[in-house]
Order: sequence, then C-alpha cells, then structure tokens
Amino acid sequence: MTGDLKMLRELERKILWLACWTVHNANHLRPKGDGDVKVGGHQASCASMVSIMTALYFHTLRPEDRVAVKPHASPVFHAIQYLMGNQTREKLENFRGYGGAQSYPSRTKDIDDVDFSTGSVGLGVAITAFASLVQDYLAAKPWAQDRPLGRMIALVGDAELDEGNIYECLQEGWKHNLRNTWWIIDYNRQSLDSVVREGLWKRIEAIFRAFGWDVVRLKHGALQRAAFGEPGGERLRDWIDNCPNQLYSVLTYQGGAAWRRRLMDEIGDQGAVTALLNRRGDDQLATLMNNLGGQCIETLTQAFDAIDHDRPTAFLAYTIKGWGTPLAGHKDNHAGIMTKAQMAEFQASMGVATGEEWEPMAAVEDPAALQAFLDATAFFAAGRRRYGAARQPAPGPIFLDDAELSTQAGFGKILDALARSDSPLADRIVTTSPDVTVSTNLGSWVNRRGLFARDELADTFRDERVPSAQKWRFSPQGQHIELGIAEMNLFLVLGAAGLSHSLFGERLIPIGTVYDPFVARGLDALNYACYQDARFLIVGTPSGVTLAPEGGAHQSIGSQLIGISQDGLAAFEPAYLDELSVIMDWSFDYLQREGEGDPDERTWLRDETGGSVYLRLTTRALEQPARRNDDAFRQGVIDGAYWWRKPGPNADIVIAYQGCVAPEAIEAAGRIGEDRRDIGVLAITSADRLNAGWTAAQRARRRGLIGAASHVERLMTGLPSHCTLITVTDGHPATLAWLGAVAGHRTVPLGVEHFGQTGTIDDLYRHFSINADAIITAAHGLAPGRPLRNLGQLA
Ligand SMILES: Cc1ncc(C[n+]2csc(CCOP(=O)(O)OP(=O)(O)O)c2C)c(N)n1
Ligand SMILES: [Mg+2]
Repeated sequence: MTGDLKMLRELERKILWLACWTVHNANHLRPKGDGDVKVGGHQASCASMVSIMTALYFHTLRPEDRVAVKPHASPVFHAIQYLMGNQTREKLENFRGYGGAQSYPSRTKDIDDVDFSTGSVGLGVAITAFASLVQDYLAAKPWAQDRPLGRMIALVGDAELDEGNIYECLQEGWKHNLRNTWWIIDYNRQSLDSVVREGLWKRIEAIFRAFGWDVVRLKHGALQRAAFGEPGGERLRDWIDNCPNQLYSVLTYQGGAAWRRRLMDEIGDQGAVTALLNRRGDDQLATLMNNLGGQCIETLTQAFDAIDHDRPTAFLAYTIKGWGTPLAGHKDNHAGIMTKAQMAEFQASMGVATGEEWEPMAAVEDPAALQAFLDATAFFAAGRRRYGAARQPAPGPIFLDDAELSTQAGFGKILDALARSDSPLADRIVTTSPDVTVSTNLGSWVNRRGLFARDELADTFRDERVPSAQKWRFSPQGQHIELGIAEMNLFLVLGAAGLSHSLFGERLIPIGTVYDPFVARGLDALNYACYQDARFLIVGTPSGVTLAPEGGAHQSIGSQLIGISQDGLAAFEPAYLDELSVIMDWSFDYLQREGEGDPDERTWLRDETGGSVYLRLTTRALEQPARRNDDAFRQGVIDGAYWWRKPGPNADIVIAYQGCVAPEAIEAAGRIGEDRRDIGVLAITSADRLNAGWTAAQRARRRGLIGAASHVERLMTGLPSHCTLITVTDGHPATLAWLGAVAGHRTVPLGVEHFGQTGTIDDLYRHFSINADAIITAAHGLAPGRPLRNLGQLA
C-alpha cells in the first residue's frame, strides 16, 4: 500500500494539473470565435474532487462499479480518462467547444465511457440508487447472466443535497431494501453562490441514518490525525472542529501565514500548541490545515477499503473547494478560473515544463513505474463497459375485439394478453408506476406477473381469503416495481431500467404509467432519461379535460407539447384500439433499435436510431370502427396520420383531430358534409412525428435534396389552397395549429387553453369549444359558401 500511496499521490497531482490545464486552455488560450465569451469550467469546483476520484478510480473501483460524477468534476473525469488513453487530447483542447469534451460528463456525447450523465443536479445522484434496484431486479431473474454486483456510486456536491428528488429517492430506496449504493458527498461547504449553513453535516447524517444508510464521516486527513496525537494536538482538533465554515474558507484562501496568525491568536499558549505550530513552516502549516479527510488519499482509500458490506453508505468527505490551487477557499470561486499569472505560478509549482502541458508523463518522477501502475488498475482492465443486448422480437400487434372501450383500458388488456403469453418479450417487460398502478389499468398485468422485491412478501388479504381483485404478491420473480407517489422517481427508474442493456448487458422493456398531468411533475427526470438515451414506454393516462368528473386539478393541457418538444421521445395519442395495438407493437421494436442510419426518405424521421415512446391515453370509451389492419393503415398510424375520410378535389374544409375527440370530428364532418363538398377528416395519431418529419424534410430541402417530402406534406398534396383546416384536440391548440403552415392553409385551431373546470365530457367539450357544434361553427365562420344548416349551440 505504501508504494501505491506514492503512485496515487503522484496521480493526484497529475490529474489536478490536467484538469486545471484543460479549463485554462479553453478559457485563456484557445482562439475564440466571434461573440465567444468566457468558456467557464469551474477549476475550483472540480479541484475538491481530485483526491476522491483518484482514490476511487485508481484504487477502489472494479469494472462492475458505476459512477455518476457530479457535473463540475467533469474536467477531473476527462483528465483521468485521458491518462488512461480513453480520451483524446483534441477533445480536451476543445473542452466545452463544438465536438469537444463535455462540460458535464455525458453518456451520449462524450467518448470516454461515462456511466451516468450529470448536469441537472440531484438527478445523477438518485439514478445510482435506481440503477442498483435494476441490478437487483436482473440478479433475481433466471434469464439474466450471473455477474458480480457492482456498487453504484454518486459523487455528490454538498449543495446538491438541497434538491428534493434526493429525499424522494432516499425514501423509495429504503422501501426497496436498497444496497450497493455509495454516495460520496463533496463537503466543501460551498455552493454556487455562497458558503453552506453551519452544522449542515448533522442534518445530513441524521437524514441518511433515518433511511437506513451507514454514514462515514471523513473529516480529518492522516496528517491532521497525526498532528492531533502530538502534544497540543487535542486543542488544535477542537479548534478545527469548532471553526465556522466561512472562517475556514477565508484562512484557506489566505494561506500559511494567516493560519499561523489566527491559530496563535486563538490557541497559542507558548507551550505545546505553539511548539506544534512552530515545528511547521507556513507551507507545511497550510498543507496540514488543508489536509481534510476528503483531500487525503490515505484516509479515502482506507475508508473505502473498510466497507465490507452492501448496505447503502454515505461518505461525508470534508474537502476544500479549489484545493491545491490559488483559488482554494474563496467563496466567489465557484466558476473561478486562475488568471494567466496565477496559472504560470501554478505550473511552475507543478514542475510542468512549457510545451509539455498535455504530456501525460510530464513532471512524473518515474514514468515507467507510473505507467505500469496505470496498466494494472483494476477498474480499467475490462476496457470500455458499454454493453449491448440482443433485441427481443416484438410479438406482432395484439388486436382487441371490444365494440366500445377506452385506450387506457385497451392498454391494460394488451398488457394482460402479453402477461398470459409465452412471448420472450413479455419476460423482459418491467412495469412501474407511482401509486397509480391499478387506476392506470396495470392491475391485470400485475396480477399475473407479480411485484418485484428481493424477498418474498405474501399477500395477506389473499392468504386470509379476503376477496380482492388485486393479487399483491412480492417476489424476486415479480415484474412490476411499485413506487410511492413521486414522479421524479418514476422517470429515474425508467431511466435506469431503460439503460439496462447498456449498463448490464440485459434487455429490459420498461413501461411506466402516470396520470398525464403529472408527466410535468417528473419532467426534468424524463428529460434526463432521454438525454442518456434510456429506452422506455411512458403512458400518460388519463389525459386532458376528458377525465371530466375526475377533477379540474388533474387536467393536462400542455403535455402534447411536451411530447412534441421532448428530444428522444416519440409521442402518440391514438383514438381507437386498432391504432393502439399497432403503436404498442411498433414501440416494442422501436425501443430496442440502435441504428445510426440516415433518415427514412418516406417520413424523414430518424427511425433507425430508435428512442423512447410516450402514449397519451384516455378513459373515454369510444365506439370502435370496423377492424383495420391493412399495411396502409398501419403505416399511417405509425407515421402519425391517415385519412379517415379522404378529401375530394374541391374540399373546402378538412377537420384534423388527434386523440379521443375523434367522434366529435367525425360527427361534425358528417353534418357539414350536407352543405359542403369533399370534406376531409384527418386522423392524427402523432402530431409529434408529423411535425418532426416535416421539420426534417424542410431541412433536407435546404441542403439541396429538393425532392424531400414528409408524410404530412404528402397528405396535404392536392388540397385546394382555399381549403380551411379545422384542428381539434383535447389539449393545447398549438399541438395541431402548425398544420396550416405545411401547405399554406388557413387554420382554425380548437383546443383547451384553460383548466380547472369540472363537469361531464359534454359540459367540458362545449365549454372549451371542442365539440361537434364548435367545429361546425368554426367552419361556418370561415369557410366560403352558403350558410351551414347544422349549426349547434355554443357555450
Ligand atoms: C437543477 C439545477 N439547478 C441549478 C444548477 C446550477 N448549478 C450548478 S452547480 C450548482 C451548485 C454547486 O454546489 P455544490 O453541489 O456544492 O458543488 P460545488 O460547486 O461546491 O463543488 C448549481 C446551483 C444545476 N446544474 N442544476
Ligand atoms: Mg459544494
């Protein structure tokens, strides 16, 4: 270990240097483009992590371990990977630049084997807990490979602990018997703006313990602990332990002489303490005072080595923001960057010669020995740990024969059919829901496939023969992860399970359900999951004002726009069961695609790359049309729209609808059709995909592919220019309003802009003008021709 310690200390210096140099280069040296501002890079914020990450990556970690690196430690992460040959100099020179290494570690954009992306603070922390849950889920399944359980580790900023999702995750973790999770808190007592509250550590420790975590406090480094053993050392320890955070920071910033003055003033005794201080020069004294637990390789490696259990563990590692740099301790240092003069001095102190800045072995005492040490590092021995898993074939659409049913109920029935089937894909499905399992129609699936828990838990109601529609039996074989009511957790589980193929080499098909308005409650975690390219199906149901008596508070208005705007997520809103069947089957395949292909020239959608899927469903039971299962129907449903009623050559009006207002659109078309020729009805299943294809085709044309045409453009071909589009949906009118821009048609977008009103569906459709009467009135007001006779009553 002594030899290793020497190597680790050498590496610690090297990594600090490379991280600081990367940021310095990006800010001060790289030629700037027009309008380029300071690049940033948080030298101080990453410096406090250097010791912790050196100890972890070069001593503690094993290939099966996974780490979420706090956003601003990105330069440290990239420096480590650069030393190991997994990151290029070119990308480091271009840090934060176009195509360069990312400011915050990114699974999708960086090349250096990032385990979890970070950036939006709190989410990278919590996903480690859910990744551990997914790891346990896999370990319990007969079809999964037997692999060593890794530790899921988060490097956490202390101010990051203000994020509420962390506490939601702690509670959920406790319920699920969380294990193999380490959170290492960079307790530098500084946030972005300021210094954290005194005594925060006590609260942090109490909270972790309350949820069953072990807490390991790493307050003093080995040098400090040795000094405490000297005569007068106890007084020094007391002084340090009682020193307010702000003062410790100020003195750290001011350096050795200031430490001496202050300590002499406060505890100098002309006896043992004075002698203790006087045995050290100013530099040594500063080194001693900076030797907190989180900046001491020896302390850190010992603490990590000492963990011989799988209980979740929080390490409270006292650190110094800006450690090892002239920025150390200053409260304004969050985005602080050394000046050129400070950097020159820092470089000299590091012994790195000019021109050798990027040399991995510059200023290294024994390069061959260090290289041998790097080559033998366990964590990197397995190479890049980005796995893949075979695709599970989608079983084909499961069509339902109900004459009248809602899409939400249909979804439940399709899953029930899958649960009863012996399709291998069904074995890979894992469902999850934040306390709305039964009310979103997952009940039958759960009855058949059971709930997941590491340990069996009987259903007492069943055992005591109390009749109940729900079997609530937990077992390792179970395929449903029941969550408490925290939508952030829902999307974090979907994120972790949706990366299972990549993190653990095992395919999962995660399906989550949530009341549609509460997609917004977990939105940042949804975005985070998509950003990492996790693959899952999220079902938002019930949605819109159609949930009518359910209550005004639960109406979703903007969620269709989320579906349109969220990258990595294909959003559908089917009206009829046949559409739903086709979409679900397509989704099972789409979730598993990993192609790099060019856009499909039919739709201009990048379908080869795959992605996640969002289904917006409803509890409104609709009378079903005759079975449709021809290729054109299936293709239209997936591409985003098909003609329910194709407009004739002289059409004055086209009604385009999305979702469960289909009967209103169809009824209105019938009534208008008595007075207008050639009326068309466009059934839209995915405004998102129509819009994405249209945007992509325009881009392709601008690039010279003049023949590029998207699905919606082809649908609109031949519509006379005087034709008016009336769009209608139970959601924000902007969802479909853009359709008028596709081929230059006047458009009347009907939809919902206000919420809170309760009533029956009839009341609300009338109130919001999305019923047949409203559509007819819109047509009457705008489309040319003689008055319509079938005008109805408007609210
Ligand atoms: C959700 C979210 N809100 C705000 C930010 C901006 N931000 C980045 S780091 C940070 C605070 C950092 O403090 P801490 O976690 O203690 O890390 P340190 O800089 O001390 O290393 C903030 C507010 C963010 N990245 N994500
Ligand atoms: Mg901090």
